[in-house]
Amino acid sequence: MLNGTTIKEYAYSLGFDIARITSAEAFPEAERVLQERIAQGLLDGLPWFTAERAAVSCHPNALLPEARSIITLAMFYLTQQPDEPDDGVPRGRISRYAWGDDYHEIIKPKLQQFATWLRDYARDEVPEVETRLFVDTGRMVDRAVAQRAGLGWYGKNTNILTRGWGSWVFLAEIVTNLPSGGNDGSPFDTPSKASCGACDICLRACPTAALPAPYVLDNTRCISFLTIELRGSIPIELRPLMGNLIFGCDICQQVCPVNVVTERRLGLRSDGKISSASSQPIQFHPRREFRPRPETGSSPELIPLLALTEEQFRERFRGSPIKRAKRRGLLRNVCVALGNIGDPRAVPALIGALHDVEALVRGHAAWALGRIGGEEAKRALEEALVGEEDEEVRNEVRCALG
Ligand code: B12
Ligand code: SF4
Ligand code: SF4
Repeated sequence: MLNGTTIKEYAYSLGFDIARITSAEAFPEAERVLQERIAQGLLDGLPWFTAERAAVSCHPNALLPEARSIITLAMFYLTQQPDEPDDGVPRGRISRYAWGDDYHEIIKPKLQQFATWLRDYARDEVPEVETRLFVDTGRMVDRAVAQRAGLGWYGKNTNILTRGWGSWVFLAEIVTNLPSGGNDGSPFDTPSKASCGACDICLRACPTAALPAPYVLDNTRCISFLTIELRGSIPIELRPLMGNLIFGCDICQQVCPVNVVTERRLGLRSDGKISSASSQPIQFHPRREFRPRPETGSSPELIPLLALTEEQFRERFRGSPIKRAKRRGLLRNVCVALGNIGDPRAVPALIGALHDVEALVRGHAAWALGRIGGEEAKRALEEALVGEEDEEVRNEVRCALG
């Protein structure tokens, strides 16, 4: 049995904020829930989220045949939100995890370094140390592992809540053949007893009713899915509910009392001001990597984004999670946000977007012009109908004119 404390100390030295260790046994309850959600269509829209994949992801031995333990890790990404400039121009909102650098690119090298260290550390006990590394994209149920290891507990919004950082953490794991245990003496760490109790604030706060019941998320209605993962058109009935969110959504986390208390304790508040709570905030050093990038920040101006070329998009979002939406996805989201804000100053830029190379952008620009209304928008829509050949866009234009 290797010393869990030493392994955790190494995790902290690498910059992880929470480390726990659990066994590599299967996750039968998670598997049951995943299969049920897939069958109910609640994960529709994610073509890779298949029943087969769910089965594998709940069996660490299917990922590493000799697996004996899982080191589960969390890294917080809380930073101070910059004050929004008081210039009155239409702005979008980006979810907190995407303000800074792409966490996959930050965490993956640390996991690799961890694996190298483990091989060296355990050489005498296990000559052939094997590891599989996971952060988000891998076939591993990140949250189920974190829950069993007591790294945190499930919130009703389905996010893992932690002591110290609320749900503002990224999760990662190392599946290994090491027989490593929890703290000295105990075989493995145990689940937390914390729970949401009677609270249901997040369920009521979700603007699209994507949380139909506690611990149940309907992917097809979640703004995070609609703005990041969805490749096609955003369902027309959901667009007005998306406000100015252009990449991800934090609403069910922002309203969570566990997060509110966390931010107060750290001297942060969701509006970016230092808390005036009577208790003295503790010393808090946000990670540089997750601070808002100067070129985009947390609430970028929307109109200039519509003018981005493919090349400018790639340049501006290199190393940022936002690149995942691709130019066409981001501009689609910008159109929806501008339509919801309803500021007529966006009309010329949206008319420009009516002639974008991407049909997806043209269609959503039409929707936005229809929402803003006015003579100029109407004329541009009528003109667009003459030259437009894409049937889906033509429908959007007709709808907007109607
Ligand atoms: C697919 C996916 C999405 C999808 C679907 C999200 C979802 N809730 O399923 C979409 C695109 C919508 C999404 C959005 C977001 N995601 Co995401 N996503 C994933 C991914 C790849 C798989 C998640 C999954 O398996 N979903 C399937 C469902 C069924 O699983 P589940 O909700 O965990 O199911 C459990 C609970 O329901 C629970 N449960 C069920 N019934 C009951 C009853 C009781 C009483 C209890 C206690 C528990 C319980 O048990 C189930 C099985 O373990 C993971 C990474 C990974 N590889 O795991 C990241 C991950 C979950 N995402 C993450 C993040 C940060 C986000 C966003 C915050 C991003 C953003 N700001 O927009 C949002 C949050 C939305 C939300 N409210 O969950 C983090 C979450 C970190 C955390 N603290 O929990 C993860 C872990 C990535 C990472 N490695 O850091 N995501
Ligand atoms: S991320 Fe937003 S849309 Fe998704 S469940 Fe939470 S509040 Fe609802
Ligand atoms: S808002 Fe309430 S119910 Fe939702 S996750 Fe937080 S504590 Fe749980």
